[in-house]
Amino acid sequence: MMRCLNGGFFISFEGGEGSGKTTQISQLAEALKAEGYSIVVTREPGGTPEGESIRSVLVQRDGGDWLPMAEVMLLYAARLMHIEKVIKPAMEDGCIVISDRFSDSTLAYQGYGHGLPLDNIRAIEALTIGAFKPNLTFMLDIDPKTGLMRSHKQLIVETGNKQTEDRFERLNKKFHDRLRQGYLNIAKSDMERCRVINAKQDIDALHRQIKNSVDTALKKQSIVENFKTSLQQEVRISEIDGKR
Ligand code: ATM
Repeated sequence: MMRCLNGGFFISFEGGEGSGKTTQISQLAEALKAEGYSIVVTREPGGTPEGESIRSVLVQRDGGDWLPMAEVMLLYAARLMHIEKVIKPAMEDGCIVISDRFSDSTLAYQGYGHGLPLDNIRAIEALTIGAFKPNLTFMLDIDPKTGLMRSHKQLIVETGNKQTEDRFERLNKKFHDRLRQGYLNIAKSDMERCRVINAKQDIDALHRQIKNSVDTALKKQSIVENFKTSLQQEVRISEIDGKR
């Protein structure tokens, strides 16, 4: 049975190095697909051809050395394209969209991490994407030491020893402490949307916790949708009665 959600549903995953976002996103996507939902998995920076070229400028750092505020503007240019070309159309089709990172990453990395004033980032956000937010955000929380060790091990497996040393040495523990605290502050200020999850649990336990939370949110959404539909029906019936 195909399930279609009226207005769609948008979930984002956030977290620092080694928090296990990618594994959790693919497990959640598979579980929801098995239940008949249409799923779109995407990521930031990226998600569109335009956004992917901005990703290679910023993440692979092969496009020059951008000032932090210029970086924020590029991130929001990519995000606007992502919302208009991918996220909103998929939601209009009734899909569940799952994004590996979204706006909270900019506040956490460029704001809390690199020290740009949070209000300046919020002003750029308001100008470009307005109040658009995910319905639900998972913040996979892990102490930076464990997270960095995990991602170091993963990089050794993926690329062999040599290349990993550079990247690992670049990672600065204080930066990651600020990043973690930033995510926790964002979550505290928007508890309706954000769920902080202990990412040190084993993969399956983490998946179960995330899936339960998504099930609860989807149930709430469909109760609201059904309520809206029945209200609309009642209004239509009373309009018809009024005309008689
Ligand atoms: P992933 O490795 O999770 O795909 O993230 C790519 C990088 O982009 C990540 N950096 N590291 N290390 C976080 C960074 N990033 C930002 O700095 N700001 C943003 O707004 C986004 C979406 C990502």
